[in-house]
Amino acid sequence: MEKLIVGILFLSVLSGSVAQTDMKGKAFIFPQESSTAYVSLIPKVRKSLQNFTLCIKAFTDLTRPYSIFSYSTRTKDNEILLFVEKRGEYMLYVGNSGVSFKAPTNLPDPVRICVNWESGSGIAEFWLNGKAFGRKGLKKGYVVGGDAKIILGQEQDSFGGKFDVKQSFVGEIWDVSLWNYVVPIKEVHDSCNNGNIINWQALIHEDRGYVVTKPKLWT
Ligand SMILES: *[C@@H]1O[C@H](CO)[C@@H](O)[C@H](O)[C@H]1NC(C)=O
Ligand SMILES: [Ca+2]
Repeated sequence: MEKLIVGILFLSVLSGSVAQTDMKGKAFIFPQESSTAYVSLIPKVRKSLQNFTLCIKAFTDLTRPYSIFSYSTRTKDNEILLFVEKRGEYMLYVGNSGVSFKAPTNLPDPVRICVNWESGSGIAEFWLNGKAFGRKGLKKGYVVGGDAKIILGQEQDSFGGKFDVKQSFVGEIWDVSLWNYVVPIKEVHDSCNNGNIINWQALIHEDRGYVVTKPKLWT
């Protein structure tokens, strides 16, 4: 595994585009609607996932549908997808199947979203701003593929591509973390920046198009 990380970092030196950054205290800004701006997150390990926990903070004033976190594999574009269908209605996809969670939000407040899912029961749990909004079941017994393209800012309809400008994200995203196990969400709370698959404090990422990194405005 270390070889892989070293390999990635070596490639980054060559290409100058992939970087490992301590993003603590910083946010990605997606300042304009586009189908070209995105951040590709490179996982620390490429392992299939029987369980996961995803935490992410975001600010937007969009009222149309948009993608928050898009994790695709070669066979499933919505392998893991966190998507807002409309204001207050969040969709979580695992292996191309989706469940919805109704969680009221006051636009344009920033949100802190945490979800976890376990294969054994298929149960997904959804939290918004430190409050639970229920559990639903999907893809019991499924295993999420590990060879993934993970994209912020756009929604993938193919492996690493086929973006739809009308599902793009406009706003700010920070404190993104992914763990390959179920973290009790009460424990994650404010420290959602140290996942073992995606770690905000040692983030390996490639920014494309109009994406700006700035100190975060909210905690
Ligand atoms: C996934 O979680 C279940 C308990 O919910 C556990 O028994 C299993 O070992 C976990 N799988 C992995 C690969 O960690
Ligand atoms: Ca898709």
